[in-house]
Amino acid sequence: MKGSPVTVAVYLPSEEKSQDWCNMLGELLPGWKVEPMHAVSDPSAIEYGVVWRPKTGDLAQFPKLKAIVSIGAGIDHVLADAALPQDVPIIRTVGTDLTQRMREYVALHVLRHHRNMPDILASQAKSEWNQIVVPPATRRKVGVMGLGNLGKVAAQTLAGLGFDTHGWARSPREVGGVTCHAGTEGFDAFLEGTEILVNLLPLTGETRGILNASLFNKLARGACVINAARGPHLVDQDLVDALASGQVAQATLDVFHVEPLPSDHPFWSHPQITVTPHIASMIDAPTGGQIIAANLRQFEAEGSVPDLADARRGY
Ligand code: NDP
Ligand code: OXD
Repeated sequence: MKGSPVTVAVYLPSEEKSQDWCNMLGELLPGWKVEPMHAVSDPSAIEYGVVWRPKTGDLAQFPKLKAIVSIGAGIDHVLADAALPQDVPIIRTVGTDLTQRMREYVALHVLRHHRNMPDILASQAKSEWNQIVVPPATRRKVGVMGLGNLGKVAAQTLAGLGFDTHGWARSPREVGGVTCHAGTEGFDAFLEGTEILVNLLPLTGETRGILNASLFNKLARGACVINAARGPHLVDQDLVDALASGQVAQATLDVFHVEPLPSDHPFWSHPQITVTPHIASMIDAPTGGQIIAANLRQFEAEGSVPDLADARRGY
């Protein structure tokens, strides 16, 4: 006799998207029962939650939960649930697709700042022939905060372009072509003289608000800051002040305290800020679905997967 199907509840903030993901995962997991979280028929049967920004208490209603899947690399949106069931493993969604997209985004925006495109475009708007000469990348110190899946590949990409590339992580790391720094003791040496800073840290108690006035003051004067990790890493007013004083010349922001960024937010029209709508490395649903289905199958068969996050560490 066939046993009861493995059951999965899916939540994304839009009901339409939840349904799309259910349909897709249902096709990729034949024989499994995949339901949108808002329409679960029997909460006591749910074994897996697949979520992006779940609401507080959503996951606590499932007593038999074996694992939670984050539809994304970050797990901060899962840990933000104050009623999150403790000790349920959290699976990250990572892969070469995500790292490739992030390295493209980082290369694009670092090169754009390096070659001073905002000023070139401002000159073009005034029909001005303004031959801005910048040093070669080899004489430009760039820093990548976080040397995990994304930060490591981003740093390697920048090193490959010839930049004097530095990286910073919690523990000592070795990345070819990159000068690595670690922990609070390595922080100041990492920042000193950095002209373009890229944030790819996870959002944790230790990293919240790390992009603040004290950090900006340690960078080279006129530095550029790229935040592609999480909005709450940045103290917004400190950035606005640093841009006004010239300590920071330009910023590219992909992530914000509130998303979507409200239409009246001053960042939209700030002349020194480039806003992108959390697309640095947004996984497309078909690719994400394949990765998640494979992880669910492996977890169901073996009780673990390589892409487990550490909830206590926060990433
Ligand atoms: P990983 O978990 O693979 O890597 C995290 C890195 O940050 C590690 O190198 C870790 O150090 C380091 N780190 C963590 N805490 C500290 C700390 N307190 N001090 C110094 N270093 C620290 O993460 P990913 O690379 O996969 O992703 C990073 C973040 O990027 C995600 O958490 C998410 O928020 C964001 N993201 C944004 C996307 C976008 O489209 N904008 C898309 C995907 C992710 P160690 O190596 O020592 O553990
Ligand atoms: C992620 C993201 O965490 O897209 O994957 O932000």
